[in-house]
Amino acid sequence: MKLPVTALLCVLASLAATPAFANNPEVALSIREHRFEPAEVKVPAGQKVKLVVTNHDNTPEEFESHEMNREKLIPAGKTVTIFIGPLKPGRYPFFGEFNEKTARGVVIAE
Ligand SMILES: [Cu+2]
Repeated sequence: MKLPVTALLCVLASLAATPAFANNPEVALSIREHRFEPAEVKVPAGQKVKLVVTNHDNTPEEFESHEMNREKLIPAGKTVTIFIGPLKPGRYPFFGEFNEKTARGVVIAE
């Protein structure tokens, strides 16, 4: 079956329009009782990564990392997306600003 040129162009255009971040690695992170789970997150270096953070507590938390230059409020019971990277290989600490003593973690890019 020969596709008309216009149809072919439409297909190509829609492929080209597919958001580039559609196939970024995704990592799920939870906050429970003012702690991050898992506290250690391994991600591929050199790629943008989608962190999906769910706050299971009934109080808000703020995801913060100076090394990754990220700061985002996570309301109680909500899920937010935070894009990080591309990161060079290394360790990138993060913490919960509202519970700094317990809400601590690290992203390891390798
Ligand atoms: Cu802050």
